[in-house]
Amino acid sequence: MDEKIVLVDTDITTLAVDAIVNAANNSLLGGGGVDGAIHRVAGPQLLAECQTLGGCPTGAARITKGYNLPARHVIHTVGPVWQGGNHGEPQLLAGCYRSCFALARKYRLRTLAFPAISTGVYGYPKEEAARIAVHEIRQALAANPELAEVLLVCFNPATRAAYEQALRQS
Ligand code: AR6
Repeated sequence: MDEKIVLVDTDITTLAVDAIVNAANNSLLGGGGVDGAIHRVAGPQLLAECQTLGGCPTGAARITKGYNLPARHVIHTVGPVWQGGNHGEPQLLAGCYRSCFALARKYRLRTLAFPAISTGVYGYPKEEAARIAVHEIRQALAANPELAEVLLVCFNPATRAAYEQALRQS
């Protein structure tokens, strides 16, 4: 299944996939990092749709249209803030990926692109986050044959190194 996992060094807002994933916060009303970049490119209609959603719990996900993005949809998920690792962070981060893949199945999405959820402002150690991401992605690819490709966006070299290491482990 790993042949369906592709590492890409790019800005996620440039990707013409069925859905890009946004590392959002509980309000779903925008922020910095990848969230800010996605809202800037998608335009104000994205915020307007997000305002109808009533926020999102940590570990869950919500889907919207992509508006001015080349991606058809945005899946907004809320990763955990790293608090040392004993506050349910691994389960919550795994929940993000599972929630995104549940929406992908429901909407019959074939191509998805993920940022490294929680590893920016939220401080999750990159290696541990990459291990969880790769584990959940492998499970989803095995469970859903309609998934054609999962792109992992490496916005910096440390993120790429963490994914490469996680993919070397079976
Ligand atoms: N394309 C792809 N990846 C990006 C981009 C981009 N344009 N910009 C940043 N990244 P972060 P978090 C990477 O901080 O840690 C927001 O304010 C970045 O290098 O965006 O989940 C939200 O509103 C890192 O690898 O998200 C929340 O309040 C990864 O995306 C909070 O930040 C995630 O970094 C969420 O924090």
